[in-house]
Amino acid sequence: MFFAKTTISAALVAAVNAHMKMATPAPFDPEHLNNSPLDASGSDFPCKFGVGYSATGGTTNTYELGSSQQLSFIGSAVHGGGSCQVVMTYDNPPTKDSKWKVIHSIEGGCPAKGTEGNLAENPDAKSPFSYPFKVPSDIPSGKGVIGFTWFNRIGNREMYMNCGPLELTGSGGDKANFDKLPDMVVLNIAGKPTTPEGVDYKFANPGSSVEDNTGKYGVATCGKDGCQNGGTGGGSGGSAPPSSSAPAGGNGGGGGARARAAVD
Ligand SMILES: [Cu+2]
Repeated sequence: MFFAKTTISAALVAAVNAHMKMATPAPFDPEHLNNSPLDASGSDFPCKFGVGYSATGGTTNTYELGSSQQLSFIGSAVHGGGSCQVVMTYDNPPTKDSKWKVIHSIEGGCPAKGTEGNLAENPDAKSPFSYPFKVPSDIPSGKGVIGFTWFNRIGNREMYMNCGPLELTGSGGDKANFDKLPDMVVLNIAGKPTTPEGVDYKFANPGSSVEDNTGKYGVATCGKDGCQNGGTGGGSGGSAPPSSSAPAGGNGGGGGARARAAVD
């Protein structure tokens, strides 16, 4: 069974230099934003901040509370899709300790729908897929940072996160409504549980704004003790690999390192 999984990876994860990065919302310092995932160690969490990249530059995303916006991407290595979240914090710049909340979850089909592996390699390509999301109407206005996260379905177990400057305008709501939003999910880095390959990740608490594209590949969920395949979906043929659950009670922290060398 492990053999089958490896075969899928080798066949579908050929493109290595055209990972996806956020086009809209506009990221910080786009000239210096590279397209790689977060470092498995967690050293550049959040937002890939670190040497040569920080919460500076870029076009401020000025969004009216309650408005509709689009999450879109540049790149072609969509890794068979996966699951994404649109997240925000009122901290600018954010730190490792910032409170990030989820304003929209996309379960499966992000950043590409109906794509088994990668698109034709082109790191500068505008992705044909985009994802509408709504800015909550009942949270405070003001400055902050918006970002997207992505747990890819195929390939190395990774977490992607890009961020950009945010200003929310309009009649502000209550901070308590922000606090009630789900916490941003962090997996695949810094000793967190490792998502199984080949299935779509289902968020334990996606919030009230969800695009659910799961069903074709089966799903996995993660808790404090690791990740497990399971739930609805699957059944559409040979796409979904067998279970690659983390050992009970463990978080498979070494798993990310195992795969990293090959693609990144
Ligand atoms: Cu990639």
